[in-house]
Amino acid sequence: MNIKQVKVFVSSPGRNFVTVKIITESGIYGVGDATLNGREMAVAAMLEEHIAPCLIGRNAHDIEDIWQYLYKGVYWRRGPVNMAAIAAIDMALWDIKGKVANLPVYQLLGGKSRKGVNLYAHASGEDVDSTLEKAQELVKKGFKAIRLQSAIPGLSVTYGVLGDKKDYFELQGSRPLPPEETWSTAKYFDMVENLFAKGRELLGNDIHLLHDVHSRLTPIESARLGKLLEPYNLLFLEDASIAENQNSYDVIRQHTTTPLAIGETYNTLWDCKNLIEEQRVDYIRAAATHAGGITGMRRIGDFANVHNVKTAPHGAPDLSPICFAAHMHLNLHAPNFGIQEFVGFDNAGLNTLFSHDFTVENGMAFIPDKPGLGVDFNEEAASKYPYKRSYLPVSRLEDGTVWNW
Ligand code: CS2
Ligand code: MG
Repeated sequence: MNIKQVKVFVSSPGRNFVTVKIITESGIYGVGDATLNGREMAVAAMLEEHIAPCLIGRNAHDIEDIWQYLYKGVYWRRGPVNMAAIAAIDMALWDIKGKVANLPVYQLLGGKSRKGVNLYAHASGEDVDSTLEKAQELVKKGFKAIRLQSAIPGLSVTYGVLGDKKDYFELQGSRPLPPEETWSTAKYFDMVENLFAKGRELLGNDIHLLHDVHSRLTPIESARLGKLLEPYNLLFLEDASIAENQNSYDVIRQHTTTPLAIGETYNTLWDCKNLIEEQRVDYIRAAATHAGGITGMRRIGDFANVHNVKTAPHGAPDLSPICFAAHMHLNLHAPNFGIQEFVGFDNAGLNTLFSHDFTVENGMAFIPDKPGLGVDFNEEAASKYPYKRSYLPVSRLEDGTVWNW
């Protein structure tokens, strides 16, 4: 089962995706997602120039050895570019192993721990009322857990709230340079309590509510927010503060029982080892694409399980259906799976590139029992959507200081 070719694609059906295809001498191939939002070409170069030549002729079955070879063997460990590249290789190799075994990847991990995967959907709006209208529509569709985000009155653009802009590139304007947003903690606090007070009243107690702060608060401000939102019983508060200093989460913990979630930018277990070990968070939100693939996620998930931390993988639109499939297999298996973020795949262009058959019913996702990951990538369709440079926004305080997000 030797590797014959490693192909790398950067395509843009509405937003950029980096996709890897590993082809073996037998003709069996696997696919992986290496998308790193705003830094796509760096990962593509890492794969094409530095990684692909080392893989030709290796046995595709040696997933762990290849992972260690690419992680330990190169001297430069970790880092988002490196780990996204390793992740895509790892996913593609699990896909191949599943196809050879004629089993879905979750079977190779140890089988199912549950019948389906609980999802949380996004309700985002230009104001509190339109956010809550969207939340009610999601409830009608059967979702049991909803993330509420609203634009902040008095601030120009709020990240994650697309408004009337339907396309990611529309939001960025005609100039392919990072858009800029403004942040004010004071204005945010005025909006957020109102959002959850009204949201809980309108949606009742049977719907789980979640919220993403995008790391805009300091630890003590996060502590205040956690306390403020306690009456509304959130499933979790995500990315309340940056945790480069992992001890800083103690400040939040000391003050509030609101459950905390973090991890969508993490690359390895080392980024969250103390957060998990000290039980400073309740959910770890790493993604297969950014944390070393299925192999990397399994390590984080198992370590989290020992410390009563659940998994809640990242599921933003910049993660391709290949990453979502990887999460489905991990989530079906992991004893400590919590919830999966889900924004849907209703972009027609994207669905011509990636064929998948995820189904969603009553707020739960299911996959059919296909060998491997169960997702395919159409090279020809991808060639119709060439790469377009784009950036994530930059956040500034009202006085112009560059801020966290
Ligand atoms: C967000 C993402 O889904 C989330 O929770 O934080 O939209 C995130 O900002 C993007 O994936 C960044 O690439
Ligand atoms: Mg987030």
